[in-house]
Amino acid sequence: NQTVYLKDYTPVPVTVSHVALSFRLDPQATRVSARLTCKRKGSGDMVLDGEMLKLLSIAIDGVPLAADRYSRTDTTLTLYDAPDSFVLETEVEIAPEDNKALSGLYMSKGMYCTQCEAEGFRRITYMLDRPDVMATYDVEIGGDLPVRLSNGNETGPGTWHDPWPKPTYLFALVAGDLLATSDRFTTSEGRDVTLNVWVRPGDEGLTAFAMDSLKRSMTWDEEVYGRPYDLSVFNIVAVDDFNMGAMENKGLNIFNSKYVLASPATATDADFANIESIVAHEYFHNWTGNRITCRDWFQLCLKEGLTVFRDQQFSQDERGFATQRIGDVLNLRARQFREDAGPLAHPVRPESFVEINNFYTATIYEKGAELIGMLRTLVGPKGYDAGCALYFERHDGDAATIEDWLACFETATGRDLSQFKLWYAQAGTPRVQVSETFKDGIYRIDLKQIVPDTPGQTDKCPMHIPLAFGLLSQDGTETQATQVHELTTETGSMTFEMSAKPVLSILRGFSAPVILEFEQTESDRLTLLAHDSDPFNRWEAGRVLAKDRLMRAVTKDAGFDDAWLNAVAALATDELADPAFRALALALPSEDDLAQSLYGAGVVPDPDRIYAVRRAAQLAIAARLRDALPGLRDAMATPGNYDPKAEDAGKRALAGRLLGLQTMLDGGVAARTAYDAADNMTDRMAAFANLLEAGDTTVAKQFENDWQHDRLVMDKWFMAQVAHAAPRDAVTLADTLTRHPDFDASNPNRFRSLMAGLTAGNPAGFHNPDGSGYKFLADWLLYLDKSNPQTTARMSTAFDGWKRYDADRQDLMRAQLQRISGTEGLSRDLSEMVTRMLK
Ligand code: DPP
Ligand code: ZN
Repeated sequence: NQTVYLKDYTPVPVTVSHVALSFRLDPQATRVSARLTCKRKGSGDMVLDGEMLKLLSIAIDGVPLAADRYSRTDTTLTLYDAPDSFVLETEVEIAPEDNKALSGLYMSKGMYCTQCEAEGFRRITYMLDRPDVMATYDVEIGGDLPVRLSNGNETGPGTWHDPWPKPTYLFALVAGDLLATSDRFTTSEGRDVTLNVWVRPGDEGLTAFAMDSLKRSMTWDEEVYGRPYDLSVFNIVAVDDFNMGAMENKGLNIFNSKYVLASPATATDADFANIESIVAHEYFHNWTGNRITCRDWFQLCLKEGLTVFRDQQFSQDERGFATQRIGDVLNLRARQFREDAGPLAHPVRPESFVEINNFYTATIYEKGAELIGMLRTLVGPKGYDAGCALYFERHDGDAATIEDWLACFETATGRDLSQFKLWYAQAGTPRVQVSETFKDGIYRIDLKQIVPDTPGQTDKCPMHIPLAFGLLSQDGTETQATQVHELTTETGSMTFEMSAKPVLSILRGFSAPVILEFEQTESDRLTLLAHDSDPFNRWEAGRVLAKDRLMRAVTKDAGFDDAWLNAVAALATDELADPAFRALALALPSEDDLAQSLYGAGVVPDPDRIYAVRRAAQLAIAARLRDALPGLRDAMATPGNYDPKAEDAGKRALAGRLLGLQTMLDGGVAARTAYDAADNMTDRMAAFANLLEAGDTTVAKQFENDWQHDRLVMDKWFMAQVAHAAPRDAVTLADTLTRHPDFDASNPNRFRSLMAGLTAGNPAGFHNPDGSGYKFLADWLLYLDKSNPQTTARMSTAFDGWKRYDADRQDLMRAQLQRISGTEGLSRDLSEMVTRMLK
């Protein structure tokens, strides 16, 4: 297992400018003929990638190649003395039906489909399988399957031409018995585009929301980034067996069906929001990823961080800034901060990897997006637009680097971004310590940044941190609107002449991905919670208050005070506040968040105690609101037909939280009524979860009988049961469910639902002190690694927090990691992950 280094990047000596592919599809013996138009650019042999290919013939310029002109290994084909320009023809045979890794050409429920990012194309034919080789494509798909799709424009039945040069990872092919929902879109340039969402027969009623999301994304990218679409057709295909969320193949996006198919009866509000943002994300890649791609995989954040930032902007515009931003930060903290604090921490632009598939991480995606947001804050909205415009103009058609990207902003705005660039190189979440004094009419803020050590990185340089802040008077009036202080040195300070000590609202909008350490007074926090004009910080103040309570309850057995309970109750009942915001404010920090914070504060987290304290806090809030709960929940009713719009989703979210509180008090009576009355999946899942929490023994069977026929709904069934089981029962239940006839580990959605239901959904269950959760997960990782290394390696990250826990649990987890690492024949993916986690 070789390590690849960024510093070793070298361009290819011979490149490919056009690829002509011809497929004769067969489950066991697909024939792929390739004609590569090649041109020499430097000296050296041409080394093509190829894996699990049976080579049937090879020729240059029509002449079969003599055996001494090339050689092969398991993963390469080397051409000796290739001429200056030539056409390489190969024919290979592959077996899509046997491809259970779901990388390359494979089959899902009788349909042929592909996944080539990052390095799947080499399982289809011999080629330079790297992103800096960009070629135009002609594809011919033979046979009589009714639908045969590839990239670009269709030139005849099953024949496709893609005029836009693209790297191999954006190649796609789909063939099978599929139905389309179709629509049209006219671009700002007057191009008439056919839009299709392709699904298996039976699912055609579930595509409307994805199609609507696509049209809104196309309009938004024209209006906000000036980016029109560039082909006459845009195809989306829903596939049941898919390792990732979705894939931005040029003109032929392939989606995990979970992120396409939706109806009010089967999808929750969260599902609708995910569909909207993922459809947008993949569509936005057409410019940030496809027209301008990455020079090498170390630059992955160039397309992913930027495209996540763009889809977050889109969702803010579609659904409201505050709730979207709070949700994105919650997700960043839950996944990326955790990653950054453990053995898997890596820079947004890594410097080495063994298996690139292991780097499709929260750091590259979500922290990568925060970097774009900080850049926008530093250069301002106008500077950001100018930098982006220059990037599209200068690099269209290029395989670019982070340096190329930043240079556009330096040129467009005149700013020096050399220190900012450290964000791409230094891993770990910086901590920013804040202290304040007020004396003799001078208010002073002192700042100190600490960039922690991470694996392979110590003694880091200070970062360029934009801190957005504002000041309020003690009565909550804003006395200074938001400004940005740029902290560029280890310590910094600000002073203000004032007649009274103000209330500081710092890190507004979460202007940098840092951990704030600020012993702000209780009364200042309550002022922010009640009055801050920055909705993010208003929410954050409530969250800090809650976290303090929960941490003190864990460490000092402290009870929950009236001041806090009254503040929470006031927010819950504040009819002037947005229901979505109230729902977010009522949500307590998660068990994992508390474990991470306790660990950060030098306390060994006890998962059982955290679980118990969180429940006690919920009970205390419920008791405080007891009489108000039924009325509050009634007020959140959304009469009429279900509408996934943000306003209604916010009401349902609050109603769901309130039902959770009611269940703490009534043992499931209200939840049972809600379950029976539910006319949409959001309300149904909220009621289902609460009934499971309350120990209801009949609802799981009832749900199963009602939804057995629907695989996406059944994923929820598997997950919810494990997530909401009593911690001591969770592993046993998960194990029992793996023997359910509908449990199929080869389907990544089903596997993840059950496993993550335990590891993420039920931390106290996963961390059962007898170690059964660890053994259960390790057994399944070893099982699935044989067929699907990518999904296995992803799931193995559940172990990445192992060093937080007590000695006994650490021993138990280390033993499982060592058992995995000592197993023969491990995939490169899983082996890299366990090696990093054990280090
Ligand atoms: N490039 C994909 C995406 O993030 C992941 N395979 O959209
Ligand atoms: Zn992406």
